[in-house]
Amino acid sequence: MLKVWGRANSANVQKVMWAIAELGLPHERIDAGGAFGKTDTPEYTAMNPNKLVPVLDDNGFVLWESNAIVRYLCNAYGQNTLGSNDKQAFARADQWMEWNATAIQPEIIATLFWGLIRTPAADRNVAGIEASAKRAGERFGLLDAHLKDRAYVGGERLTMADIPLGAMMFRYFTLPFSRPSLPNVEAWYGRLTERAPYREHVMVDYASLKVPGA
Ligand SMILES: N[C@@H](CCC(=O)N[C@@H](CS)C(=O)NCC(=O)O)C(=O)O
Repeated sequence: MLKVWGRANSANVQKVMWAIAELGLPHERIDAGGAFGKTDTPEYTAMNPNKLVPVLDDNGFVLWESNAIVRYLCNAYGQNTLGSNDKQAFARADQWMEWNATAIQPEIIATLFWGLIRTPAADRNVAGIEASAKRAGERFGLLDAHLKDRAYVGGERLTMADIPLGAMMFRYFTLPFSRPSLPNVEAWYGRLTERAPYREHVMVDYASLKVPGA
């Protein structure tokens, strides 16, 4: 059985849990990180010396880095579902994962989520937050054009390409900042929110992560 260490309200844990649920894999999630601690223990640092969540244990094969875990799960258990035997189709999905990692997630998590939820209002870099929201909106314009003639990022069904990007969208659409009109991205997000695994693992309330004064 797969074991995942990580708190349910972590966006990086959510990618992994959403993928596992879409793949229908038996699993156990163990709360760790944030208020749950555990990541400083010798047992945990032996698994992940970064002391971060998530960590996957697949029958003794231990892996950290959420995107690497998602790729592994799709390759090992989802070749004809989230993953693909076709190397070019897999590379195309990987392209969107990398784009998320470098162009999207730093804006949504490192600047917007941290600025608005993990920083007291008095200490907030308002100009930095506005600039980041603008950049994210502009970059999503590119995704909006891509989604014009497809239901999901990789085509007509959900694939690995949707997972890390999709995991960002709940925060993007629920944090308080201004967004441009993105009809195709909004329609895609709407499709994600109709999926039970997405609702269960990604649409997780993050109010408890708010610091006092945020
Ligand atoms: N690049 C890593 C980043 C992992 C990461 O930053 N995890 C955060 C949660 S999203 C964490 O462990 N924070 C400390 C904690 O929760 O105790 C990944 O994608 O797995």
